[in-house]
This record gives sequence, structure tokens and C-alpha cells, in this order.
Amino acid sequence: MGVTIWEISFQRIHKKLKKPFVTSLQTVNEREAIIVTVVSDSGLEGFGECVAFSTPWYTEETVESCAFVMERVLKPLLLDKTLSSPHEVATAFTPVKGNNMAKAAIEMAVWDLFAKYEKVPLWQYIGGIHKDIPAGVVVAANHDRLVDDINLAASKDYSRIKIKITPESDVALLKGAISRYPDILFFADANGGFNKDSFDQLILFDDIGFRLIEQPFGEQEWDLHTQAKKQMKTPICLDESIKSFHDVERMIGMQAADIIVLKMGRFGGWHETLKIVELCRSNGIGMWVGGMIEFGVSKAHNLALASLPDIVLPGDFSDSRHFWEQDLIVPEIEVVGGKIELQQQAGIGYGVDLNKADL
Ligand code: OSB
Ligand code: MG
Repeated sequence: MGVTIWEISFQRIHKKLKKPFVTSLQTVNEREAIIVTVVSDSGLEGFGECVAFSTPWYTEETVESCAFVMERVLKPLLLDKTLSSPHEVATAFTPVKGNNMAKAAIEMAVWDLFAKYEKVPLWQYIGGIHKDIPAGVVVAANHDRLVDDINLAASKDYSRIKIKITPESDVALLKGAISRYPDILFFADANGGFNKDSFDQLILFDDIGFRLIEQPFGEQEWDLHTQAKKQMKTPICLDESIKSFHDVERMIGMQAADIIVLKMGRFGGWHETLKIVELCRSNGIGMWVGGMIEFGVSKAHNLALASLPDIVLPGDFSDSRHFWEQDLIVPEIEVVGGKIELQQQAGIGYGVDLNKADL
């Protein structure tokens, strides 16, 4: 009994972004990804997406390193194996150190496969309850376009706007722009741009009205985050620092943050993510689902995750046409009235059309 993994294939794709995505770390003009297709003995297909970037500017892994690890190291561990639960993928991958994004891409495809095998939507398969996921967009603008971009995002009925900040951001300008929209939640994301010397500048962001400040300091700066949490009323949220269950335990032990960003790619997939969600739930840590400029396959998995009962803060969910002229999934993701409605079909609930990608 169970699902036998008959075939695992990889398709490398790339697409130009509609407009450059500017952060303090990198400007992204084009996005590569690897779409994973897992086929069962009964002919069912599950889909995953590798979310590593082309170069290691955000995480250590790259598209190239993942292509190697997935094809040569992970695929042989799974091929022809019969699984009774998708949790067994994480166990099969334990002999391989790190390489979480490579592991996640294959693991997520197997979870899609199991939900299809059970004939239920993936969000139901993992115990999700929310059927309309609040949409959130990211404003990653240059200083001179910041206010225009905030106004534009606000006009598109997103329930949440995340703004990239640096120690040089104009605090008064931000406060003015945000105060015009009392009904929208604003997050700030520093991508680790502050340090000990700019600690006092961070404190100035406390009065702007942000719902949270994401990753003010570098990923290993646990003490600085603890200090910021102690001194600021704005909740501190960790993104880059959180790569595993153990990192969340450490964060809780050090009181380094109130909220975390869930990124399944960085955690190694569903198994580790669901463990982390339970740990956060039982410790009163807030959670939301983060994005990394992904295509629809990854977004579909992320939408299922956001359906879990304890995830109430809006995540990085914009519509397919925000980053892309055309997405790979059918139908595309669409924001209506500030929300994205989950699909009722089995698995991730979207078809995948690789003809819509540049191969
Ligand atoms: O820090 O959340 C981040 C994109 C690439 C890498 C890191 C981050 C981001 C984003 C984009 O903020 C979120 C999205 O895909 O909507
Ligand atoms: Mg972030």
C-alpha cells in the first residue's frame, strides 16, 4: 500500500520580471527556477518548484547547485521507493546535509502527489481552514518612487503592503505615506541592513505604525534582535535567521523575536515547516508566509500553507501578473477584493503549463 515514485524530472525555466525588484542586497531582473515533476506508479503527477536564485545573494544555494543535488544526490534516494506518507521524504533525505531548497522542491512535489492520491486539495490535506487568503504586496522601490509605489499598491486593494527599508530610509516620508491608509497593514523588511552602529536609527522606525519590522539585523545577530525586541514596541519578525526548527527554538529561548516568516524552501519542505508551525503555535509566536519572487507552483504550495488555522498575518501573496507577464499555472493567481480564493481541485489545485515558460 502507498505511492511508488516512478519518475522524477526537472525542468529549468527562466522569465524576465515585468520590472526590476530592488533590495539593499540585490536587484533582480530575471528569475530562474527548476520545476520538479514527480510521477507515481498510478500515473498521478505532483509538482514542486525550486526557489533558489541564480547566484547566492540571498541564500547559499543556487539554481545550479540545486540542479546537481536534486538530480545526482536526492533523486536516487527516492526513485522506485514506495511511501506510505509524504513525511517519509524528509527521512529519506536526512543523510544529505543542508541543501534545503533542493530538498524542498522534490519534497513539495511528493506532498502534492499524496493530496492528489487522497483526492483532496493540498490545503485540506494539511489541515487548512482558511479558504480566502489575504493578499500582500511588496514595495521595493528606489527612494524617489517610494510614495508613488505605496499609493499604487494601496489603490490595488491589497490588505497588506511590505516596504523594504534601510538605515537611510526617510522616516518622516514613510510615516506620512502610511498614515493615509489606516485600513492597510504595513510591514517593514530590512533584509538585515542594520547593525550595531545603526541600532539607534532602527529605534526611529518604532513610531511609524508598522505592524512588524522584519529582519533588522544580520541572520546571526541574535543578541541585537533580542535587544531590539526589548526596546521597541513594534514587533520584531525574523526571516533570514530562521532556517530550521532549531533556529525557532533558539529564537524563543533568546526572546529574539515575536513573529517569523515561513519559507518552505529555506526550511527544506512541508515536513519541517509543519513542525515549525506547531512550535510557533504552542509558544504564541506569530507566523506569515513569505515569498521569494516565485512562480505559481511555489505560490500554490504557499497558499495551501497560509490556510492553516494559526496563520493570520497576511503573507507575500500578489497576483501572478504582479511579477510576470504570464505565469506557468492554470488558472493564474488572481487577487479579488484583497483576497485569493483557494482552489477546490485535488493537490495544489492548479495545472502547470511549461510551454508558458522560457526554457
Ligand atoms: O526578504 O522577503 C524577502 C524576495 C526575494 C528574496 C527575499 C525576499 C523577497 C521579497 C519578495 O520580499 C516577496 C514576494 O515574492 O512577494
Ligand atoms: Mg524578508
